[in-house]
Amino acid sequence: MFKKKLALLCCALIVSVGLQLQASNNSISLNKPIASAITAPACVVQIESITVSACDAATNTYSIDVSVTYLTVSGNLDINGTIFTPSGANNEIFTLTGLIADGSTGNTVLVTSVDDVDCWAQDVYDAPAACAAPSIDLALAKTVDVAAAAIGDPLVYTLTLTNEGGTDATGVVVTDMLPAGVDFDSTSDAVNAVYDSGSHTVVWTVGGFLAADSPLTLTISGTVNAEGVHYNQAEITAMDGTDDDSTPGNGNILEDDMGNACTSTPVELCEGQTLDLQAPTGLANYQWYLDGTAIDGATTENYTVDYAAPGSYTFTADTAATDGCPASLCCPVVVQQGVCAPDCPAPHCIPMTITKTN
Ligand SMILES: [Ca+2]
Ligand SMILES: [Ca+2]
Repeated sequence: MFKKKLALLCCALIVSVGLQLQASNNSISLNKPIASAITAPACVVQIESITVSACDAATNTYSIDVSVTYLTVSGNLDINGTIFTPSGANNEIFTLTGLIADGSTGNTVLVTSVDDVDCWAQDVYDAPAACAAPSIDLALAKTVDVAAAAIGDPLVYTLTLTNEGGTDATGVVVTDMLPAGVDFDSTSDAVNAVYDSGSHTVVWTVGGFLAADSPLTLTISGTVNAEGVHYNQAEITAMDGTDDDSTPGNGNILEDDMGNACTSTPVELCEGQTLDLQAPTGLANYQWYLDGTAIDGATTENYTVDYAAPGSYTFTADTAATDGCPASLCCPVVVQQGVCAPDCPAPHCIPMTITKTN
């Protein structure tokens, strides 16, 4: 691909005019009869041609070969900020790479002698059109309206889907994996966000999501049905094309296409009972806490809570195997002492004596 629209050259020490203005088709070049027009120590820089490569689809970039004629140029040549060292051949091709293909026209190439800024030339060319698929960057966030709830309490999850990449997206699907301890009640979009009782998930079929769209939200209402910590994860599980920094449906909690929220429901222990806590394996530097205070010796992924020590239990660890960032339990395990009746079967049938007296 080659297109040359206008070429200019400058030489401060040219003393003989002898200029020729040539025009053909859409090209106009201003050339000097170099050999006869210069007196020593002349310095001439002239762009003979600019050859533009095709767009590289892998990087959406292209390169240009700039054919430069120079005479008695000392030192280096600066071409659009990149420094080249001429070999002394008086005509060479210098290549600029990594240029972004955007279809822009009239892009300037300026060649200047580093040691004699009065020796320069410039020309223009048109860049190839963009060839790589535009990038998409969707992100998902999730919140819950209550951090603590009792069994039977309602709660509302809010999912927020954002198009951060400035590119239209299509075929977008979000899947919300409801926790076992929360019953599904309803969604704010009964048509496109459908509950599947078999998988206990809500599948939100978003479809097209334009770059110009405001963030989309969906609320899911449920009811707490069990003790413990109820983690709710939602992830973008399908989309057309490729996301810049996340992969749909891969379950990676470090990516921006997954949102998390949690709610604590107190766990009641009866006298003599214990509660075994298990943090995810594969992390480093575990530390368990009771009401925010580190528990001596509680530095493995397991910890057992005794009835006699109620309170809020959390842990911290390092995700050294992944991104090396700290991790923690977002919602505490809240342990309470319960007033527990013996675990009795149906009432015993006990015989008695009946005696009538006169
Ligand atoms: Ca993303
Ligand atoms: Ca993902």
